[in-house]
Amino acid sequence: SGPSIAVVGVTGAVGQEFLSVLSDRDFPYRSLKLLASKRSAGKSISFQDRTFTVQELTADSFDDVDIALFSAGGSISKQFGPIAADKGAIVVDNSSAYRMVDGVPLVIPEVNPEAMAGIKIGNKKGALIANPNCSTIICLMAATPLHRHAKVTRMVVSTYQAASGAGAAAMHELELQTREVLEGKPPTCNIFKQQYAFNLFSHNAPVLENGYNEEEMKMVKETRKIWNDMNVKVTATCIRVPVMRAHAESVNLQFENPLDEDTAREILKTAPGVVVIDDRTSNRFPTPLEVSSKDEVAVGRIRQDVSQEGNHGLDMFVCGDQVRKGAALNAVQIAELLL
Ligand code: 11C
Repeated sequence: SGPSIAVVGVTGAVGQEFLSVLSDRDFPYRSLKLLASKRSAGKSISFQDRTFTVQELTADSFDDVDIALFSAGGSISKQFGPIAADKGAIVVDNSSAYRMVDGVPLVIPEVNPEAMAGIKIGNKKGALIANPNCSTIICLMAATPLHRHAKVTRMVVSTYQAASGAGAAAMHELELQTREVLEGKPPTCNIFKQQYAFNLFSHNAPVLENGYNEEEMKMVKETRKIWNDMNVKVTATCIRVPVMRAHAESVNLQFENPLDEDTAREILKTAPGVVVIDDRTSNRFPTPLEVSSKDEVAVGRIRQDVSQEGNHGLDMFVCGDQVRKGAALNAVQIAELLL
């Protein structure tokens, strides 16, 4: 029993993680369709003691699908998302295609589940729900509980983003380059046009006319939509670092109301989906490795911003698994809200 599910883009890094998360959380389903491009059609995938054959994604894929989890890139979402929704499916889309479209909820279940009120399985007409960008999700998991308490007026973020954000091929390239550099060979640069191993560089998203790249502007715009606060000021600098699958972010917050660091730490300790790792004595704080393959976002380095008066500012360091909470887990949690 349960809904019928389709996973679109099942052979990608996030597609594979969808399956792990569905299994880990014992997500109930009546049927499961694994969809991918023609190239991957016919492949066998084992899932929960059964073998599934990957089917080619076509306009007919969504007959009798209740929930479609999409992670196959923006153009596939644009082409097939509305077809699936027209056939009655609720599409949870991991791409950026619909995030800023009016009327499409942009949801982090711990933050704004109310945005998807009224969307139900079994309505004749389906719906689109967007999964935010991974950097936004990881940042807002930690910033929102503090925002609720003292109202953030400005947020300055610097990211340290993992290879997984650019897909399975980028993860493979980081591994390959690391071996090549250690062996004294020239690194293979297919995904990124510069050396990644033992290096870092500005995020690979296109740079816009205002000098920000698209990844940075996603953080600005998505935060406003998720918090339903068009006045919150956000600025971001996004950097790709040679880490496999978890993003780290330095977050500086300015508040309308005072908030001291001890209160902030207590708020974060009870925040859903958040763990606090903040041990100054032994210099132990969150690391990307520690949160890899974990559900929780870790927060530490929680401290009063000395540049702001009267406890109106805080700094913190946040780490979260990009593939899991940044993508697949968040989408499956959205689907759980529909059950
Ligand atoms: C990254 N956040 O880490 C990106 C990848 O809008 O979903 C995902 C881009 C997006 O590189």
